[in-house]
Amino acid sequence: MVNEITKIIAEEIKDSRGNPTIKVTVFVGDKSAYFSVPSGASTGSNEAHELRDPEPEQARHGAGSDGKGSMKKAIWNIENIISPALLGMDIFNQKEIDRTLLKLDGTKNKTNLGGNSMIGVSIACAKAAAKVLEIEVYEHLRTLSEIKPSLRLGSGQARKVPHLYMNLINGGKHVHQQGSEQAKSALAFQEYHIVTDIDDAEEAWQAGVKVQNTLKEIILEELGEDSLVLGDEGGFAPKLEDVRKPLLYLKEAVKRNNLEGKIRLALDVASSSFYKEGVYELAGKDIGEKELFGIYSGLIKEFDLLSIEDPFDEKDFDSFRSLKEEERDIFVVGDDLTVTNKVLLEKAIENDSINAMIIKPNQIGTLSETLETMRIARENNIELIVSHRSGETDDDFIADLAYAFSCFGLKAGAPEKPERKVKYDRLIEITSS
Ligand code: 2PG
Ligand code: MG
Repeated sequence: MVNEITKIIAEEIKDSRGNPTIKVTVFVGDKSAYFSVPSGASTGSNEAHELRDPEPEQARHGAGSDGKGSMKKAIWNIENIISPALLGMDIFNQKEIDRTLLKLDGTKNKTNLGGNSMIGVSIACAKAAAKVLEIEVYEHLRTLSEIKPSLRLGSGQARKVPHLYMNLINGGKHVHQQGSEQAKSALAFQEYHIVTDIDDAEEAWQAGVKVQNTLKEIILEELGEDSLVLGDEGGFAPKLEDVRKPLLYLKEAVKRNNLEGKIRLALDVASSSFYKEGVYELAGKDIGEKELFGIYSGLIKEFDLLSIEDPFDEKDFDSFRSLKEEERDIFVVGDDLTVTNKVLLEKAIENDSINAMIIKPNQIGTLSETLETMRIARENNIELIVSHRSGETDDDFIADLAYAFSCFGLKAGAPEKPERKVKYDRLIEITSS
């Protein structure tokens, strides 16, 4: 069996927002696999650096531009720095591959090579290794790390199908990216999720489709056609400031489908995106964390929320802890707070800030570091929710990652938006075979 890396190529493609990103293909003899790198909008300030070429002056001010430059330098780095160093290396030695990437880069935040170049190569290698072995990607991932599975509540057994976190209503930074006046909303909270508690992945996905269809009717009745515009992740972007109303609509949509008991509601507030100089700007008012805390307590009680992601600014580890201490039945989830980074995770553990966290491989830049963060989190009983980015590609790797280690959740956006649906489809494929 050939097990040496024989070729690496990179090309520029467009992500779901139409912005440039990279697709990396790794060859081992006549076998190959690729990874297409996603890109966030509400990025945590400690994420691995996303390397982009500066945008030409004209494009920067042009219609529809959101300041996301091309990938020439990132591709150059892969072809001229990374590839020569990795050619001939053992495709099965993921740790050594990632160590080499880290050494070549030599910076804390991957500013030299770019976290996007590095994660592209790193995951494409893991997928290529699975190809060579003729096994599924999730099976190969299990050989790379031992990560404690998430247990089904009450049964002591590993959870087979992750809870699907489907984002059906979008606010915050995910509705300003399309350059369209219409898609603008003043809703500060970024994501309103339904979360399925259904063992069959296909049935869970279908439940999401039903709720979204009913939600469409409700939004049309309540807010009119203007609010049927979609945000980046395929959820509705209603013209609405009131952060409570979307939960009311979702609750009603769940009820009309008789899915109470099988679906819970959850939020990704992404609060750093409306936090400035000590205050949160919510519905045209500046409020402090105490007031925001009070809003959460009310919503948790009224809607029996399952989890709240990034409830406070990414530097405010203490407020995360207070919420976790006060609201014992919910998951307080770190995303911008922890950015899949083991150092920040350790800080969150020390401060007792979270009991769940988001995992996004491109936040940290290599697969080995991602797996190490996941391992540490589970050793400390922190649940894992593997997540897409708001700018996505047709890649379905995150479904394998979530399934491989029986993670608590897979968060991949609205059920029917194509670049999101491929992730759910992959989970359905894995779990029904
Ligand atoms: C988030 C993600 C995905 P982005 O905040 O969790 O929904 O958004 O990719 O823009 O960071
Ligand atoms: Mg988030």
